[in-house]
Amino acid sequence: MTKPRRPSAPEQVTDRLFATERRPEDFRFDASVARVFPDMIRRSVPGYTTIIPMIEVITEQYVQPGSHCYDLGCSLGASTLAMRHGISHSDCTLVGVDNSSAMIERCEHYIALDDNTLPVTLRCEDILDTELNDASVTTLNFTLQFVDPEKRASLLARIAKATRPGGVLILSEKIRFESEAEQTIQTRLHHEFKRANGYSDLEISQKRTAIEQVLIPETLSAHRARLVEAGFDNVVVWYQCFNFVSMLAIKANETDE
Ligand code: GEK
Repeated sequence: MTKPRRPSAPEQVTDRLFATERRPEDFRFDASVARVFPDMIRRSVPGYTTIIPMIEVITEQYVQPGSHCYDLGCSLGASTLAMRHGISHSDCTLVGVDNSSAMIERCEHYIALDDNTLPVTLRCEDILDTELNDASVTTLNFTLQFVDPEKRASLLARIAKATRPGGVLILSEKIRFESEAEQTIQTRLHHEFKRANGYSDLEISQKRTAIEQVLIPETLSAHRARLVEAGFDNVVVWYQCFNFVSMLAIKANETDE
């Protein structure tokens, strides 16, 4: 039997949010961002269009029968739908969580358009309050970077505790580098990527000022150490493009050495 496929990508409204002079107010995931989000994230995050289909592949590999799967910070559900298509067991549950009501409202629409029948529960709540248990695959696809740094360790510890042996956390993040020289090179390449995708210098610099208030990147070694401290046994970087990485944090099987 062939697997049901996702409908073609959501209609893309061009992101011009920072095209004119704006006050450098904090960036918020409100209705204006939700409206342009698919275009914004595709043109702003190097590798995003590769990472999404790979989340399906990774989910397929690690999902366990009768388990719960979580997409924390699901936005419009791109990562949720990738997980949904990777889950082959009808007795699994899939939960998408986002604390932006504008995102969740649109996400409901995209989930309804998708032709896979696995039920998806969407919750509009803070992921710090989400109850987690009996998980096989949890995804934080560019979400942890927006969580208060002091609250990140306890969230990851809760995820690790809720994860079955053999289960995983897919963690994608913008990172910073220990070396100033590398930080400069990778930042420049990221900005070139945005310029190549049609963003002007004004848009790039205004977005940078706005996002720096809310997106706090950490180094790869800080991520690795905290994931191990949280209770994961193995951390693998499976993707990197410039200053954007995706990691797989794995809980060992009880039978593993
Ligand atoms: C994708 N995963 O397309 N609780 C709940 N949601 C939160 C919280 C929080 N504490 N903090 C931020 N968010 C998606 C992309 S976007 C990434 C994720 C980006 C939500 C926020 O509302 C937003 O929708 C999402 O996390 C981050 O694969 O914009 O760079």
